[in-house]
Amino acid sequence: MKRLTSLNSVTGAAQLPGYDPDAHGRGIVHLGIGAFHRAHQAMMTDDALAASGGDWRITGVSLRSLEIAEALNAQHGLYTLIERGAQGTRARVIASIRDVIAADPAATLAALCAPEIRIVTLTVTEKGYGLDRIKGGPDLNHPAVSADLASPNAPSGVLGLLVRALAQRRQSGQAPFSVLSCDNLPDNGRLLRSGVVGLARIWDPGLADWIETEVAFPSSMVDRITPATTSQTLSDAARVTGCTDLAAVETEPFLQWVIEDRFPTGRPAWEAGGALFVKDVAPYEQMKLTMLNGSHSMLAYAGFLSGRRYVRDVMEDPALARLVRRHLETAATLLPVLSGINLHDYARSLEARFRNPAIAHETRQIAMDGTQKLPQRIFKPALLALERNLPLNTFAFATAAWMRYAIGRDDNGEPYAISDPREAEITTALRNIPYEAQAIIAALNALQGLIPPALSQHPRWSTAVERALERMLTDGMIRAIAYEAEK
Ligand code: CS2
Repeated sequence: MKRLTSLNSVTGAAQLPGYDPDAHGRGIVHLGIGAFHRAHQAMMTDDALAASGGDWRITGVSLRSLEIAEALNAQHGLYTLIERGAQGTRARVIASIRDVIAADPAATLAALCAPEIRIVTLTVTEKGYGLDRIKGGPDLNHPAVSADLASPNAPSGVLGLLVRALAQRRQSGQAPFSVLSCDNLPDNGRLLRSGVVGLARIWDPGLADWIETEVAFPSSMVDRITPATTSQTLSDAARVTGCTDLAAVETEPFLQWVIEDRFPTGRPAWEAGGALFVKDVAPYEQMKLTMLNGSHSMLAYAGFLSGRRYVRDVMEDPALARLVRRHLETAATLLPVLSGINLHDYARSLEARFRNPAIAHETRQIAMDGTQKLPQRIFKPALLALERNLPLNTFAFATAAWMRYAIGRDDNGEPYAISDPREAEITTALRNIPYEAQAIIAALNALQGLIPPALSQHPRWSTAVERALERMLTDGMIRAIAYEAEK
């Protein structure tokens, strides 16, 4: 079968872009060209190009992996996006990506400095930025930040590249680009700005002042459940395009992108793809992080440790499904009112999305990077629940499940990788301590900057976490889930 190298080679049922890609120049550099970007922002940009044109094609940057860059470049950026819903499957070929830079910091810097680039978008995951999540600013201990501090003229980390590119643009009298974070971090624009300005301040205070006044860092909330590509994705893509496509992605039909409308250097008409432009993203972000991502993390740890491979399997288990519903209901009581959104309906739609029988989303994938995810998904809302004297139930249960997961062995004694940037620290903290709830909780509570002391030291919280973890350790995860669901 021939490779997907041009739109003319497509012979299957996949829908083709409604524009001629070669007629459009680029305007965006995207850092982190993984499956999520290809299922979300790149598709919205494709819709924007079809609806309103403009020079907004994307140069993608793969910060580490060569594989996806090679696959996309061999296909001139083209790939198949497969949407799998309970009612059926749809597929389209996306043409908004022009080319991809593979793990090449010098080439990335050059792209970031190109005058036609007006927006830099990012999906580098929570751990990829190198931000101090408690105080704001750069995390000087993050490997990429410390490497960039050691060689400021040849940065390779996200913050270093952005600062260096902005410095060069300023020096050559070019307008800066706007910087749009699309990761699941609270207040992602403001947080990223604090990291970029903070690093610039170390290198050149004049530059830091310039960034503060000249560069826009709009916040955004992104949502689309996108599992990792599998061989099934690739064979389905081959069927609908008649071509070999090594960069295909699959995703759910649902899509949401809420963006703070602050783009002094212009932007694509992303509303054509359904994006919602608002003044304040925070309530949307809070809703999604607390309800979708919070229950995702809870069900990922409990599901993984009770042998449920996929999210849809979790939802088939009545006890787990009940816990998910309870978590969503409790979370909803903590959120501000958002006009036009009924949180009860939102909760029901999340359950339906989690149940999607056509999506194989692994609990293991969501369980990764817990130390980066739980603060905004679980600990922050739990603190709010404590302050308001509301039930803590599933928040404490989710935390106990993460702690159980941090041990790195399931109830059958099978080891697994906990896949967390703080894995080494966690393993050291848990080494040579008694296998009992109190000791494990004390060791994990002591991880710097993770669980807020106002939470970990509150008696209502610590009792609830301890009881839940104790049950997981003595009775096993399946019985602990059944007990919790009966409560
Ligand atoms: C998930 C998210 O892996 C995870 O941590 O909770 O990737 C989730 O699927 C997306 O945020 C959905 O928009």
